[in-house]
Amino acid sequence: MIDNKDFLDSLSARNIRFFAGVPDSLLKDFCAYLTDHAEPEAHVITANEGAAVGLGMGHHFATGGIPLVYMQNSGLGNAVNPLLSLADPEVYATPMLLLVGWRGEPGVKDEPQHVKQGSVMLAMLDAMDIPHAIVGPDDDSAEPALDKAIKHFKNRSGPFVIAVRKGTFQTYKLADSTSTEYPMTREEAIAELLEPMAASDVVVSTTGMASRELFELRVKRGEGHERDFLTVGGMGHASQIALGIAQQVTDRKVYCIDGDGAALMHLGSLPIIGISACANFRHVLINNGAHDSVGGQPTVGFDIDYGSIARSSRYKTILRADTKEELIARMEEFISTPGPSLLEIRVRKGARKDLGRPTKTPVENKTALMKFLA
Ligand SMILES: Cc1ncc(C[n+]2csc(CCOP(=O)(O)OP(=O)(O)O)c2C)c(N)n1
Repeated sequence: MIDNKDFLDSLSARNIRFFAGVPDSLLKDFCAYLTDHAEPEAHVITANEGAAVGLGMGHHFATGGIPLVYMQNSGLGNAVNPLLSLADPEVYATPMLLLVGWRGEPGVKDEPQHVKQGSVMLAMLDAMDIPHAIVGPDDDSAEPALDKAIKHFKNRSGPFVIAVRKGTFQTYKLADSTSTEYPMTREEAIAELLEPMAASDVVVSTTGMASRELFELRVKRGEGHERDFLTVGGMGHASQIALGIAQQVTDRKVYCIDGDGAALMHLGSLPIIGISACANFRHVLINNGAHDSVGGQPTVGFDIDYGSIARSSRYKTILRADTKEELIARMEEFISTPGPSLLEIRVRKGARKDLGRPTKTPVENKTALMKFLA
């Protein structure tokens, strides 16, 4: 396994000293090491992966240094456009090392949303004309990959990808940099939210543990899963899926259970929701100030005011709950006042150790929901 410090030192020795990206479960140890050890001005956790490409480009223009941009392979989708239409050798020819977590690598068991992305990843890079090397748990794989990247930058200025296999980096636990003063967990908040909902209401939940918790809470409550849409991929798009449903199914309330990191990833969706004036739309933002599902690296969730953003985006009702008592007290207004409405719930990081994964496939989930909506 690769030692995080050694890898960071190897990057630094090659003049790669600026880091930007969105955390990933396969890169979580290295991301956590960066969060704790890189100078704060040399490491930015960006809103999405395309933004990290842009930030890295700006850094290169100002310093001549080569940025490291990290992401899960699902984030490649967010990065394709700036990679091809900006950083590419035929456009602004910007050298950039991309560290990409290879979820869904063929032959490695993974969730359906990762299997597809993992199977096409190398072909996708080839189609984008981005050269790549693969790094795995074998200690000796990192240096040759970095050498190959540097050699590439000398010949052709543009992006180079290092694809990172599962289990590559040594375990590193993040020193807890996010405040955990809020008493509720995300799962406790979701459990409370489900209590007063009507049987006809629809729930669209965000990527990561929130959806896994929702799935298990339905089992615990003896309810079916047909009213829930678990947005297993496409982080940041749950709110638009919910809006798309809410605009057509006006006799039911549609709740989006969002995360602070996911909302931030495509924050432009909030004004679109506000302007839609969709009265049956309810946006629940569970804010733990972190990318909790992939290692707990901080977001800016506790540094900004989502309520103000929603207000200026023309949401009709803005509420916030920091405790279970406040949540119970806010629910009536949240449910009964016409939307679009935002309820921000502040929670602490963490999930149950024995949290499982949905036992229904994505297609089964979609089919049951469509039947429920019809
Ligand atoms: C485009 C994309 N980038 C990154 C990921 C990896 N990922 C999955 S869940 C998650 C964190 C989500 O954070 P947040 O929305 O705050 O919810 P939390 O996990 O804290 O409950 C990330 C980064 C992904 N699935 N898709």
